[in-house]
Amino acid sequence: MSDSVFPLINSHPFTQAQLRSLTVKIKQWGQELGFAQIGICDTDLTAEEPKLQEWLDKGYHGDMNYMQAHGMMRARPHELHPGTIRVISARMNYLPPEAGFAANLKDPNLAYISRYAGGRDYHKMIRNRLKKLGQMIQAELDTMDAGKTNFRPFVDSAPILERPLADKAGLGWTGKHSLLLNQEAGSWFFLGELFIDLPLPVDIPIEEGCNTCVACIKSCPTNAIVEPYIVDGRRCISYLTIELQGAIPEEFRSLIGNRIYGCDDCQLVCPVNSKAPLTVESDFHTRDPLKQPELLTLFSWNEAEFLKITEGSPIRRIGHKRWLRNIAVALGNAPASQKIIDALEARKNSDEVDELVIEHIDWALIQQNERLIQQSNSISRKTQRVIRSVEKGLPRDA
Ligand code: B12
Ligand code: SF4
Ligand code: SF4
Repeated sequence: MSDSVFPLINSHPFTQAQLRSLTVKIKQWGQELGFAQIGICDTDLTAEEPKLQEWLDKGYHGDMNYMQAHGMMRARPHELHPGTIRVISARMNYLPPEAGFAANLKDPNLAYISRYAGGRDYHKMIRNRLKKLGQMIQAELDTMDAGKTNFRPFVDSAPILERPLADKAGLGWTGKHSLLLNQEAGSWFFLGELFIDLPLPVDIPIEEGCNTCVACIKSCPTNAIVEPYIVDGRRCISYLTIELQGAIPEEFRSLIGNRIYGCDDCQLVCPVNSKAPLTVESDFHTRDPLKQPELLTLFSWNEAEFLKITEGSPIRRIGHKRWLRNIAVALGNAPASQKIIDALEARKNSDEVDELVIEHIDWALIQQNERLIQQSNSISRKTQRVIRSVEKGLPRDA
């Protein structure tokens, strides 16, 4: 291949060999900074625009107004940060050790918290590391006397189609659950990007590997994966427990089970995740109070405790009221117990609830009381008669 020259950056041209060598270094620096993988793509997402538009037209974003606020900029990285011609896409693993998924989902008195959220918030951490990567690239250009590069890091919250970019950059394929995954890494990773104005060589996307599997679609508790690759956000437990500000629609409450913050089910049933590596970041390990936590313990936290224990964690952003809203739903789904009914009633009478929380507590109380009656109905009539006569005739010994 000839070493053609790119006229660029403050009139300092690069040869292809220089760009190739810089790319090798970028990938190595990425690993040194804790990223599991780095890929590079151009900014052309025109093929995604009609699909994004259709998703918005169907209202799948629900109350996530930010998803439509920037029009098609989400699919046009060069509009978000002018001058961008390449996206350096990075992924960072978050699966904590001893995740205890099954034990947690099996016990309806425990709260299930999505495993990406049990440790430190990833946004700032990943953005800082991407910024560092940009600075390392600049330092290298300085040694080549190659002028200034224009870069900007992003993670999650900017109007960017992160998953399609990572797909283009060869980090994985888009699974039928709409997340990115790959054979070695599974899907337990976050995505982030460094937008840049250097004409770096791009990576080749990898082929989709779901084949005939549909496990995620079949296992979604709320049938949120309405078609392969398409998630109706309004039905997803992640949306219902994290993004939604108002009341959780009743049709979903019993389906939510004990999931009080996010959901991992579509990833848990994914066969590709059987080999997924654990995170190397201790910051993503689950904090002690959030390991297999009792619903009643979490429900008893006052606002100050909630803020203290969730400091620096992604959970904090939903605030104490929506935390209580979500736990009330899970308590409504728990086995009937007088202790739960007492806790719900005590919380209802506390000064830390508003109408939203009270409405969910009332729903939970109805579920609990109905279940108590069902449970007492499961005792035979003869025994029930004995119980009644003991309660009536032997009140001291009842
Ligand atoms: C909004 C959002 C949500 C919403 C909506 C989810 C969704 N699928 O859109 C809600 C709140 C529900 C959500 C939930 C979760 N999210 Co989220 N979310 C986002 C966010 C901010 C935007 C996603 C987006 O652009 N949606 C718009 C729709 C149109 O995009 P899409 O789903 O990719 O749709 C495309 C496909 O439908 C595709 N398509 C259509 N037809 C076809 C056909 C074929 C053959 C193919 C291949 C594709 C295809 O075209 C569409 C346009 O590109 C991104 C961060 C970001 N800025 O990108 C994180 C992000 C996608 N979320 C992430 C995570 C981790 C989650 C959860 C796992 C969290 C949890 N445990 O609770 C769940 C998983 C739920 C799921 N199965 O998607 C990670 C995913 C990492 C990964 N490995 O892919 C991201 C990238 C955040 C990050 N920086 O790490 N999320
Ligand atoms: S995160 Fe849960 S609710 Fe959302 S699509 Fe996956 S399985 Fe369904
Ligand atoms: S569960 Fe099956 S269909 Fe869904 S993403 Fe994994 S491999 Fe693909």
